[in-house]
Amino acid sequence: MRSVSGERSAGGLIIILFLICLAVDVFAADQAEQIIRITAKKFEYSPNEIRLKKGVPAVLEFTSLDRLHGFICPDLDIRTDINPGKVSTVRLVPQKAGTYDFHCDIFCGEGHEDMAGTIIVEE
Ligand SMILES: [Cu+2]
Repeated sequence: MRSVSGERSAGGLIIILFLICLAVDVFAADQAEQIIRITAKKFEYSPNEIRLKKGVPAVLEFTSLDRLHGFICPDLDIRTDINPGKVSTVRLVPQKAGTYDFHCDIFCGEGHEDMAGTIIVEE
């Protein structure tokens, strides 16, 4: 009798541990960094619409396919140079949901003024 109930509670314990692990996994995945890779070239960013989750750390990794470009998002207070042959990293934790415009701030030619995009921070 005793051993049967012992096995049962052991089985119950394993199920509980399994559920805890599952919950921790889901939580960890939710809080993991958002890594977004963006390429820059005359005269566009790809992607030019970046979606981030509010409160979740984000890493933006920029590479240039042709020449020196810039990236600035004034309302999120982030900027970087984007040099060809190098990954430029910007880290942020978006605190407020909204739509934020970014653009190139290093003159790169005829279409420079149109080199822009948006970051959308979602709840
Ligand atoms: Cu430019």
